[in-house]
Amino acid sequence: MVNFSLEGKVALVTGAAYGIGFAMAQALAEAGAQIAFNCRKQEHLDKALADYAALGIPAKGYLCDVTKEDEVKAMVADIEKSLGIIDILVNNAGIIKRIPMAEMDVEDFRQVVDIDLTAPFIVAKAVIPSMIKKGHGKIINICSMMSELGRETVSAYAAAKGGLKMLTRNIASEYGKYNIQCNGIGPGYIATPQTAPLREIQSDGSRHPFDSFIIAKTPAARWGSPEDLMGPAVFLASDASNFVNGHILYVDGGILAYIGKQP
Ligand code: NAP
Ligand code: GCO
Repeated sequence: MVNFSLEGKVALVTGAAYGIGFAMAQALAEAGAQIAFNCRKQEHLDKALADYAALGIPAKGYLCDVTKEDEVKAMVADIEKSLGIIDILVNNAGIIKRIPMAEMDVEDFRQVVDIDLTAPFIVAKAVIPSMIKKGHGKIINICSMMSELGRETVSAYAAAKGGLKMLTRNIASEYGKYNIQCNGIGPGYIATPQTAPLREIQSDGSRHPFDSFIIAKTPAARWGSPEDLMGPAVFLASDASNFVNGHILYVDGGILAYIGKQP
C-alpha cells in the first residue's frame, strides 16, 4: 500500500503562522507529523499557536528570523532536543516587494533574496547533517510561478525563486545518496495576505485588474487557496515520493500550461 503517513515524523515549516505555511503544516499534522514552525513577530506567533490549538495541533512555535543563521541553529537544536531530529523541512517563509527593477533600492533587492533564497540555504544546511545521520530526510522548498516566468515589478522575487528552483535541484543532486529527497512546490496565484494587494476591490466596486487577469490566465478560472497546497505537501513529505527528487511540483490550476484566452 502507498504510504502517505507521517506518523512518528518531525516537521519544521518555516513562516507557518498563517497563509500557505499554516495550511501545509496543518496537513502534515493531520497525516501524523509533529509540527514546529517559526515567524518573526510575537503577535503572529501568539495567534498561530491559538489557531493550531483550535485544530487540535500541539504545534511548537519559535520566534526566529530565517535569515539569521545563529537563530536558525538555536531553533533546530531546540526542536531536536524537544521533538527529535527533523525529518521534514518545508522552506516556506518568504516575502515579495513589488517595485520596478530600475527603481528598486539595492537593500530591498537584497532583503528579498536574503529571505527567499539565502534563508532556505541556511535552514537546509542546519537540518541536513542530522538527516544524514538518521538515514532519511525530506526538504520541500516553496518556489513560485516566478521560478519560471517574469513579470513587471517582481525582479528580486523572480531572481530569488528562480535560484530556489536550482538550489532545490542541487540539494537533490548532492544529498540524494543519503536518502534525502529535495523537491519544490510551485504554487500558482494563491489567496493569502501576500497577494491581497492584487485582489483589492476597486473604489467602483470592480475587481482589481490583476485579479481579472489571473482568472483569465488560469484554466481553473479561480485563485488557489492555501488548502490546495495541503495534498501536494503531504505527498512530497511522505514515503510515497521517495523516488521523486529535484522536482518542482507546480500547483497552479494550469497557468504554466496555458497561453491565455484570446481577448
Ligand atoms: P504570507 O502570507 O506573506 O506569509 C509569509 C510568512 O512568512 C509569514 O508567516 C511571515 O511571518 C513569515 N516570514 C516572512 N519573513 C520571514 C523571516 N525572515 N523569518 C521567518 N519568517 C518569516 O505568504 P504566503 O502567501 O503564505 O506565501 C508563503 C510562501 O509561498 C512564500 O515563500 C511565497 O513566496 C510563496 N508563494 C506564495 C504564493 C501566493 O500566491 N500567495 C504563490 C507562490 C509562492 P512574520 O512576518 O511574522 O515573520
Ligand atoms: C505577484 C504574486 C506572485 C505570487 C506567486 C505566484 O506579485 O506576481 O505575488 O509572485 O506570489 O509567487 O506563483
